[in-house]
Amino acid sequence: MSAAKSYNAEQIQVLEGLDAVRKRPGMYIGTTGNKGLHHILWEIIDNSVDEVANGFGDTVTIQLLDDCVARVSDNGRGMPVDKHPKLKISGVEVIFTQLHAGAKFNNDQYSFSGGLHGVGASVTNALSEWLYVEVARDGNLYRADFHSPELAGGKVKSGVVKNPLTLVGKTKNQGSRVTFKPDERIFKGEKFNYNIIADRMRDVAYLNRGMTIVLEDLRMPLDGGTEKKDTFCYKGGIADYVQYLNEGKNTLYDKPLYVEAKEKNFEVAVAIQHTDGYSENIYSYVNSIPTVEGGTHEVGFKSAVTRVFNEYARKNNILKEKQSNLLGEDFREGMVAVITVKMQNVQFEGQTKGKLGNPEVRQKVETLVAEQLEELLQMRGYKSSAEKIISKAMGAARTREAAKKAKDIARQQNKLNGANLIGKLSSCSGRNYEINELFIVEGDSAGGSAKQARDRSFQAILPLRGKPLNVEKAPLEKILANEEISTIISALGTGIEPAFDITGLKYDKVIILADADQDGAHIRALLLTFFFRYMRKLITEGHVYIGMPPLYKLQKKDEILYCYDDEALEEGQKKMGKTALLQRFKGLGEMNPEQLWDTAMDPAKRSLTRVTIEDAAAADRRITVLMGDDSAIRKDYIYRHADFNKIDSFKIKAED
Ligand code: TTJ
Repeated sequence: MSAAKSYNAEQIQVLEGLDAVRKRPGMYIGTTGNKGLHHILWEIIDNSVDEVANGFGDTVTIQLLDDCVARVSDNGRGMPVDKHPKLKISGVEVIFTQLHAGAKFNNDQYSFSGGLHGVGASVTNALSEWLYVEVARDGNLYRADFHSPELAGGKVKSGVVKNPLTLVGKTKNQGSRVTFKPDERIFKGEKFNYNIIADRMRDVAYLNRGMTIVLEDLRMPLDGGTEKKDTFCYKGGIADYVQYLNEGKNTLYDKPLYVEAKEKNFEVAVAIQHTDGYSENIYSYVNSIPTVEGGTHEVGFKSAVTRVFNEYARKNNILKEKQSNLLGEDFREGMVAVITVKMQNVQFEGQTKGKLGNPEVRQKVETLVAEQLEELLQMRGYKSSAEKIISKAMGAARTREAAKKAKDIARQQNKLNGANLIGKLSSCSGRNYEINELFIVEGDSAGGSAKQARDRSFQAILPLRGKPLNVEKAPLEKILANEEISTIISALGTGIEPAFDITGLKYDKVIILADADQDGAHIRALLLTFFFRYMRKLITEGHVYIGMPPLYKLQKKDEILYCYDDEALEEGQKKMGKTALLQRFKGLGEMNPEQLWDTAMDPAKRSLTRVTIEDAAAADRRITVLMGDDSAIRKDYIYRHADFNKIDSFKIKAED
C-alpha cells in the first residue's frame, strides 16, 4: 500500500495545507527569491536553536552540501518519535506535515521559542524537492523521508511522507538532523549565501551565550561553495557582542555593563558599553530575532537606564540639588547596547514587523533591568564606569542646549541660503511630487551626463562632489554644516529628525547612483546611514532606491546588451559570439548621456532596487563597524565581506 493511500481524512486536510504553501509561497515566506530561500533554512535552524537554548545539547551544525542541499543538526533530545494520539502518525511527521505544528509542540515543551520565522518546519518541507529527518534517541536511530508531489508522479500532495518514521539502527548519539533540497521550480536557481548565513549565526551565537554554532560550506565553487568553516561560540554572550561592535573605537570603560534577569517564561539580558562618539546604537532582539524598529522592550530599557543613572548621580552628589535631571538621550550619547528578551506570544508590529508590540513588556523590562543595573553599579569595579557615563551625559546636556541654538540658526540659514545651497541641484520643471525623481549621482562627470540625459519634466539631478559625511560620529551641528548633507536636506524639503516631516517631500523616488566599486559602495552606505538615522520614514515608506549601473556593454551591429555582473557578461558573450564588441565601464563617469539614460534613468529600461529598512540597518551597521578608528579591523571586515564591494547585498532587479 502506498503512503498516499494510508492517509485518513484528517491528514489529507493537513496535506492540503502544504499544497496551499506550494501554491502561494509568498504568503508564508514573503518571497521566493534569495530571501525566501534563506527563510526556509531559518525555519529549520530555529528549531535546533530552541532545543539548545532551552538547555538540551550544546551545538547546532549547519552544512551546505552540493546541489543546494542544506543540513541542520543538533545534539538535543531528538524530535518526538512517539505517535500523535489523534493523528496516529509520529511526532516527526506532525512537525513536517502540519502547518504551525512547531508552535503547538513547543509551547508546552519550551518556555519560549523562535517567533517571527515561526511558520514552521512544514513550510520548509512543502517547498522542498525532498527532505529527510534523522532522530537519534534512547540508543535508537530513526529516519523519515518526505518528497514533493512531482517526485511522486504528480499523483500525491506535496510534503507527503515517502517513508514514514522507521527504526533504522542503533546509535550512541543523541539529537536531530534534517537534510533538505529546496525545490528549484520554486526558488529558480537561488543559492545559499555563506556570508548571509554566517552573519545571522554569529548574531544567534552572541545572543545565546555558550551555544556553539558550526557553519560549514562543503559545496563545490560552482554551487556557490567557498570551502569555509566557522565556529561561533561566545562565553560572554551579548557582552562580547558589544565589545565586537566597539572594536577599534575609543571606549569609556573596558568591561561592558551586563545584567540579566529571569522570570517564569520571560528573560531579559542587556549589555552596555559607551564610546567617545555621539551616536546611540541600540540593537534589540526578541527570541533571537532582530527588532530593527525597536518596541516596548527598548522603551522599557531606556527608562531603566535614565532612572538608574539619574538616581546614582543624585545619591553620589554628582548631580547637585538644584540641577535638573538629565534626559535619557544624554545617557545614550555614545552608547552601544544590545538588549535581548525571550518570551512567549510575541506580537510584532510596524511597517516591516520589526517592532515588538507586547505592552506588558515595557514595565517588565524597566523593572528587571533597573533592579539589576542598580545593583551592578554598587559593585566594586563599576564605580568609575558609572562616573564616566554620568560625566559624558552631563557634557551631552550642556551641548544639547548649545546644539539646539545652533540647530535653530542652521535651520534659518537653510531657509535663507536655500537657493544658494541647492545651486548644485538641477531641479525638474514639473511640480508633481507624486512622480518626480531625484538622482543623487556620484561625481561631477556622471552628474553632467545625467543632466544631459534626463527627462527634465520629472527628473532632478544632484551631483555629489565628495563623500557625504559619516553621520555616525558627528554631532548635529557638524552634520548640518556639511555641504553634501545640507544640500540633500534642502533638496528633499523634509527637514531631519527630530523635526522630520514627510509631507514636505518633493520627490517620489530618491535614487542613489554610485559606481559599482568600493568607493561607490561606501557612498551608498554613508547615504543610507544618513537616511536611516535622520529620515527613516523616507526608507520605510519606500522612497529610496539604488540604481544599478552596468559593468559591461556588448555590441554587435545594432544589438546592444548591458551586463550587470560577470555572470551576465559570460552569458551574453555566449549568446552574441566572440565578435561582439566589449566595453567595460570603470564608472558612471565613463558613460555617455545616452548610455546612462538607457541603463540607469529610463523608467522603461533601468534597473532599480528599492531599499528596505533591513538594507539600511545593515548599511548602518557596516558603517559602524567600518568606521572604527582601527584600520586593521576595517581591513579584516572588508576581507570577510569581500562581495560587499560588488553589489552590496542588494539584488539586481527591475522595479519600474
Ligand atoms: C520536543 O519534545 C520532546 C523532545 O524533543 C523536543 C524537540 O522537538 N526537539 C528538537 C526538535 N530538537 N531538535 C529539533 C529539530 C531539529 C531540526 C534540525 C529541525 C526541526 C524541525 C526540529
